[in-house]
Amino acid sequence: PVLVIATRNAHKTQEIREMIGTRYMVLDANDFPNLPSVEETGTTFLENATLKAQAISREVTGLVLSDDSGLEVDALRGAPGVWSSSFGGEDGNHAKNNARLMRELEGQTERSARFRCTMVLAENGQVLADFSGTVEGRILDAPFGAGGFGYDPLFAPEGHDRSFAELGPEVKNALSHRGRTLAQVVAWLESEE
Ligand code: ITT
Repeated sequence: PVLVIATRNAHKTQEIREMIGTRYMVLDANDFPNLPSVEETGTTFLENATLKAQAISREVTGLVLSDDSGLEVDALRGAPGVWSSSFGGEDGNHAKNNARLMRELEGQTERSARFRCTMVLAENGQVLADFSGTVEGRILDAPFGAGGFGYDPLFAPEGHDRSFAELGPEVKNALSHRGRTLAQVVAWLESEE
């Protein structure tokens, strides 16, 4: 079967593809020329994940899965949170996002943070279920590593001294907010078979 990820972020799709194995053919919004771009007007991960899953599943046949995710930094009282993708500017540039995060944490010794992910599964515009996962960790003093995407060079998951970008996809997927959320999605899909 085909699973359409309601995202234009190819990194998310790539990670989901790595984790879901060969059971599903994984496509995303970049594979469909005429899909609407979904305005993320919600103030929670669940609201935005629901908006994305419903909008895309009205347009394509079959199962649609959205991913709304972000980084919460305790010293910034939870920012950037649902606004993670545009923290450094409206263009969503990851280098600018990371530069702003480094700037805001300059001299700050409290470095605890977590990634959150919420996924919504939908079909024909109807929500079937939602799933969430987190990974605790801390913000490093400088970027390390070239893997992953987004804030990965700056985030070390609990139990590791290296960043997600250094640890590589296998370690990241086994621990990450997205990996933990997708494991629940897979279990749900299996229970429906
Ligand atoms: P779509 O809305 O099209 O899915 P997006 O990138 O705009 O793509 P979000 O609105 O969910 O997605 O924003 C998520 C942002 O949170 C993302 O752009 C990164 O800055 C950050 N993020 C989420 N997961 C991440 C991860 O695994 N590693 C690093 N940064 C991550």
